[in-house]
Amino acid sequence: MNSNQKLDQLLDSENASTEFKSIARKVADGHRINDDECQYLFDNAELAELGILANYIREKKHGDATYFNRNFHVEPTNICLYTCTFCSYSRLIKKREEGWEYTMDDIMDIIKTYDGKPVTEVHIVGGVLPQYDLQFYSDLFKNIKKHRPELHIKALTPVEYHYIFKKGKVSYQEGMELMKESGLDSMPGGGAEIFHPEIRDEIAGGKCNADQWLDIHRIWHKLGHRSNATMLYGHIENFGHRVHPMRLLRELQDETGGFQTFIPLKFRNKDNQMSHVAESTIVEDLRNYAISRIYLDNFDHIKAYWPMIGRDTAQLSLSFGVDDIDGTIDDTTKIYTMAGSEEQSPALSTEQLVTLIRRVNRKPIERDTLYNIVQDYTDVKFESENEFKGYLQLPVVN
Ligand code: V47
Ligand code: SF4
Repeated sequence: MNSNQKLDQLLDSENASTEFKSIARKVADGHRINDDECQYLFDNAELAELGILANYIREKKHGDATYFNRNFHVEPTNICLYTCTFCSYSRLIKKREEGWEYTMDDIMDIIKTYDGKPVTEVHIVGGVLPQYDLQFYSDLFKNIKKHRPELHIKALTPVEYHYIFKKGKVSYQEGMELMKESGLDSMPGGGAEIFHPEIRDEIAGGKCNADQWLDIHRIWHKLGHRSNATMLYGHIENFGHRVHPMRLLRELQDETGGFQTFIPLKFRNKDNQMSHVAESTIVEDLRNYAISRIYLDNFDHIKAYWPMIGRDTAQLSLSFGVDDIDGTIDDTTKIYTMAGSEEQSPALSTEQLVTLIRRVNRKPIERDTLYNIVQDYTDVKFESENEFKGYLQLPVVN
């Protein structure tokens, strides 16, 4: 049975609630759901129903295509002026000796270790410190472009930009123009956390607020460029606090069309100030992906960031609205390993990523950061494929 037939069956079913069926009917008719309906889904909808609806949208937009890219991360420092309570990664300035602070040369040495490797993107993000200022990042982007012009620079979030622009006494507009001239290609989705001040002030007090985060993305989009958006969920927020940022993101996307992908980030509780807060269950993670897919009708892509969620859940998420599982990360990100993610050494080769996508009956497609197709792996077979153990293997059902 295909995804249309499954949705038709659900719409005819006596078991689904009237409210759910009316939401599903709206989606089937190509209409967007409103905030109350989104809240209803969070409060009441069952995983299986959400899966059918989200998968219908996913397959309508992308069929079986599942995207990944070849990238690596550079984290200039893990020392930070801010003290977000969910952050396992940052070391306060007081504990500077426990952290790292890379110089320009250190960072360029890391970049050069990827010379000759077929990566298309470097993702740069880290703590906020005074020496990493406007001049530093402008020089860094220029140096990277001088060394490897075709490498896409996806770097920094409004948390860093707000700080360095204020310190450098430039407006957001001037700052983002300068970043572009220096070589910035796109912005990752971090720093969004939860926008509502009831939660944001509690977990991420002091750093840029929701309006500032959205303004910086708006300006970047209006300059003609793309970015991503994240939401850190599964801690002290309630479902209403999840609907709220998704509404603001959907509105900004209506205005600019500049977002490429939405990335729900599951809160991980190891070694941070919120270690007492239990983590969300896998069922809740899958519900959250599905509801994001259903609500954010104007976002092309929903991404499961596998180093954080784990390979199995990333595979499962492909049936719950997700069409992208990020990249081949060569043990270069510490944000999640330090927070207790499934993946203690997050590296997957292209062969491994292709295999785990194929084993849940989807089509692996390597993309660049802007979703141009680099290679369709549908018919590419690797000799090593049978050696990969421990991934989910779904039966092929017609
Ligand atoms: O903003 C920090 C999150 C984000 C924890 O745009 C945590 O392609 C869970 O934004 N538990 C940074 N989450 C990572 C990020 C990202 C990742 C992958 C792809 C893209 C993209 C963006 O990580 C932070 C914060 O929300 N984070 N600590 C934690 N304990
Ligand atoms: Fe600093 Fe980012 Fe960690 Fe907050 S989440 S403490 S801004 S590194």
